[in-house]
Amino acid sequence: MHKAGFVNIFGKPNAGKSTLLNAIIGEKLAIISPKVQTTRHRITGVLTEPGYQIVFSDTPGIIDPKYKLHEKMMGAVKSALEDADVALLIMDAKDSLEENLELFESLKLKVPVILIINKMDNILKADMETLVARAEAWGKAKAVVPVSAMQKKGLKELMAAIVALLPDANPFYPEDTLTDKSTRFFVAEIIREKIFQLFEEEIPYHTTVIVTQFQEKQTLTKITAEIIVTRETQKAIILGEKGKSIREVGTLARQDIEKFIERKTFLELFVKVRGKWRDNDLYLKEYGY
Ligand code: GDP
Ligand code: MG
Ligand code: K
Repeated sequence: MHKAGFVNIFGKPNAGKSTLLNAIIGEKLAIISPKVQTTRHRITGVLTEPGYQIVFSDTPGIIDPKYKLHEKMMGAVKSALEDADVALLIMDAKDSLEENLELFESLKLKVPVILIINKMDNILKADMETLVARAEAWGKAKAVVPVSAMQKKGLKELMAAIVALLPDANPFYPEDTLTDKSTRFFVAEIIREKIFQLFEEEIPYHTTVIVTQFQEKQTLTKITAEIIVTRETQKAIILGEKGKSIREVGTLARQDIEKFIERKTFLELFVKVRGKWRDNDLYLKEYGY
């Protein structure tokens, strides 16, 4: 009998949700950065193997809603909660087990749960064994699995635990499907990732990216994107002196985009100021939130 189901990944910011999804799917689907709130959307990755198909969702880190943007982010978490067959609750091995369990309890999950203790590369084996035993004592997880998403360790054990909990069902997607998001979406995410990497403080949190043109030409793909910020001062910082900073964003983004779409790319970036895009429903809709 074939198994198929929806598996959603939850956890505090920086627990390693996106890294885990990428490690499982084997493509750079969800952007990764050491800053929190990098992931704003629900990202789906589809894994098709002989005998089963899993539709994974990565979710934004769990936070208190401060802006409408944050409310939408928590909405994404809730909607993921409601349609999962299995929930993967992931925590950083160095983080407090009690705090994480409290958080996971507050989700009031009705679906089977696997507790993943990530970043096992960061702690001693003996400490991990103690931690796993304490986590098992919680009693609410069908399995407790230590992994290193970064080093791709423990993934076989994790997959076995997930497959054991999947319902019998036919595949939902054709077997070559990787994701339900468009290439444009990923291109925008790659550009946003570079902004997270290159700029300090509040800049990344005031920024969104929208791809306005995506044209497949004979020898290359021509992409135009707008970087949307909330203030002129932010625009000036992103542009940099004589456009130095925006050129750096463009170069780094283009390299990753070329790897992702496997085509030579011409990337053109514009910076626009849109006062309160994070609190404006129309803008949020236009930018895909
Ligand atoms: P998310 O916010 O939960 O999606 O977390 P990310 O996947 O963006 O990862 C946050 C940070 O933790 C990044 O700097 C990752 O490189 C790092 N990270 C993720 N998994 C591991 C791991 O297994 N070991 C170590 N040492 N770092 C990890
Ligand atoms: Mg993430
Ligand atoms: K992150």
